[in-house]
Amino acid sequence: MFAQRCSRFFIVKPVVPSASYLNRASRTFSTTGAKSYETILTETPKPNVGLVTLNRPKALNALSSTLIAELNDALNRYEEDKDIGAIVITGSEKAFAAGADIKEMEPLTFSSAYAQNFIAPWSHLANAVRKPVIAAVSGYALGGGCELALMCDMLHCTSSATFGQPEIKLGVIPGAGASQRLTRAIGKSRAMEIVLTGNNFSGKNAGEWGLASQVVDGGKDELLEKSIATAAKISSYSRIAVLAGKEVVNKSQELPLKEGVEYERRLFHSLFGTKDQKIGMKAFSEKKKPEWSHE
Ligand code: DAK
Repeated sequence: MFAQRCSRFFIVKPVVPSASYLNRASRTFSTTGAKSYETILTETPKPNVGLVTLNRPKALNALSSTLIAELNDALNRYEEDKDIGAIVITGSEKAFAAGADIKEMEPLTFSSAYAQNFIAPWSHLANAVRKPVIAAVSGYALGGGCELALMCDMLHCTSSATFGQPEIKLGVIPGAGASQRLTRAIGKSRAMEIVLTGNNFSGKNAGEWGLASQVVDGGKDELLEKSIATAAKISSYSRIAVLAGKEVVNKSQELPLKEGVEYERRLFHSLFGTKDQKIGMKAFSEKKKPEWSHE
């Protein structure tokens, strides 16, 4: 349904800015000069929005090493693409991602995991991507899937989505940040219960607990439309101001309040050195729409 709508209304563009057309309805990535991936799909549903769809349907989008490497590659390409202002990551109707790939992890020994620095590239999304990233979660977001959503800047979901950290049932604990990010987002008691019981929670809960900023009662199509619209709105502003906004909100997770407020003020001051501050304030005074230079 959504795919059909996409092919009619959306501008579909591959990650590589200069390459031409991708037919989203066919769910393939076969454009001349564009990058083709094994485990993800990439497209541009609106002119300034990058969309990554996790695409291992037979494994409920389990996050294999290949998938993480491809996701990081796509994110890097969107980072470098001047046209792209915000990114959405989604999965299928049934699963955003059912966790790290258990079948890939099961035979690992300490020495093999340590020697190859197994799943080290997971932190790329949280540490290296400066453009805003929205997780659009439908279905299962379990273990590393939940953690991937938590690494994004905003979380949108369907009310029926299923979140959880079931690692305790596998004899391990969360390894990609849930003990820290989930706890900061929903509080110690709830996070402790989720991590220690392995109980799941719903998208509706995620909204009520402040983990998700948008919760949609419909299915993945409705969710994705909202997430893409949010990403497009963010992309319509000055890229410099958006980067700075993301940076200061993230600082609130690391700095004490006094230092965080000081950091915000310094960055606010620095924006008076941009062309876009002049453009934005002049446009307001002249009652015009600002034409951002992104400088
Ligand atoms: N890995 C590999 N395959 C998976 C998978 C997973 N996480 N989840 C599902 N699959 C596969 C199933 O094996 C099955 O494959 P076939 O048997 O058909 O070959 C197929 O997907 C469909 O799954 P089901 O038949 O189980 O489907 P159901 O609808 O019956 O059940 C389910 C859906 C989501 C409830 C169930 O599949 C399930 O419980 N899946 C496992 C969920 C889970 O335990 N996730 C946590 C994994 S541990 C780190 C970074 C990350 C991590 C750790 C460290 N560092 C950076 C250090 C993360 C760890 C984890 O995520």
